[in-house]
Amino acid sequence: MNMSDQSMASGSAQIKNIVLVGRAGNGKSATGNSLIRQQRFTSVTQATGVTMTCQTFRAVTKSGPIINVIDTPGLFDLITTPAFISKEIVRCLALVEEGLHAVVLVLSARNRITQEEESVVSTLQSLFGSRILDYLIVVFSGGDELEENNQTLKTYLSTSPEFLTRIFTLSGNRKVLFNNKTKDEKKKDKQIEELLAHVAAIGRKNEGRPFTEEMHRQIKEETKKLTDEEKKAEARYRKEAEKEREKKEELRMSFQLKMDEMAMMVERKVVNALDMHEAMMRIMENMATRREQDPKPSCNIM
Ligand SMILES: Nc1nc2c(ncn2[C@@H]2O[C@H](COP(=O)(O)OP(=O)(O)OP(=O)(O)O)[C@@H](O)[C@H]2O)c(=O)[nH]1
Ligand SMILES: [Mg+2]
Repeated sequence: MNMSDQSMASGSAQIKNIVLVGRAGNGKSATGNSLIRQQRFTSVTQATGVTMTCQTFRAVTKSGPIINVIDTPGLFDLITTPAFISKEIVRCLALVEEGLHAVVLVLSARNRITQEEESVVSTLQSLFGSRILDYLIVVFSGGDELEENNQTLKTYLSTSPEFLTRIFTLSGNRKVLFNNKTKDEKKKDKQIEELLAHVAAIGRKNEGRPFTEEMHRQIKEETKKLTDEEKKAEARYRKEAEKEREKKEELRMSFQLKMDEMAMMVERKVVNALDMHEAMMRIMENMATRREQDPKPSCNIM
């Protein structure tokens, strides 16, 4: 093993970027805290979205890899606009250097799975492309409540909606139940290890390549360009402090412009996904009304 191999094995290759996504209030921040074993992400009961900006915390896991957990604002929260969410998504992706090793969709086992969860998945797919499913892990928070009712994830999911079954099939059936309230250290270890085993399986399946797609690549390129240019400007204008400041300001403005353009593109996609979701809900409502008005004739066998 040469030096670079060694540093690959013990260094950056061991950092796993794990992003938490899902509807507001499903327990993303609480799951983030369980993963890093510290109460760093704000997780509370509140009618509207709690997490408003992306946040990231790192932790060393007992089994070895360093996890870089990225918490995001809830999709489809009532008070956030697609424009706001889009800006945050773009900012979030700029935070992760070498791409995502896992995308964790957080659902809550304390509630029923609704149609809205489906639109979260379709929004993710329209934003990042279907390849995101290769990196998806579904976490169900609220394991404690299932335990209280003597239920397991299997019994809870025995009546899961068709779209969820489809997602499980497409994403390699990677799912974990999380009890974010437990004080039992063994339970805490076990759920983290289960999730890390899925992260490792994703790594093997995708030959160690983290998830980056076109938009992500562009954001990374622009961020790198900005840092490189800033460094060059610093060297060039060391003596001319004022010029340096102006140049930096110019660079920042053009970077911001590019990021805004990208946020607008993301916003268009989010709005499209929302429109599609609403249209689907209308069709379903119409079908239900029609069924009520015109029930199927009963079968009379003479
Ligand atoms: N009983 C129980 N409650 C949980 C669990 N996980 C999360 N919660 C509760 O669910 C509520 C919402 O949790 P958050 O972690 O803030 O949810 P979030 O997805 O980050 O919410 P936003 O930031 O608004 O999108 C809080 O009151 C948590 O205490 C769990 O495993 N068991
Ligand atoms: Mg949160």
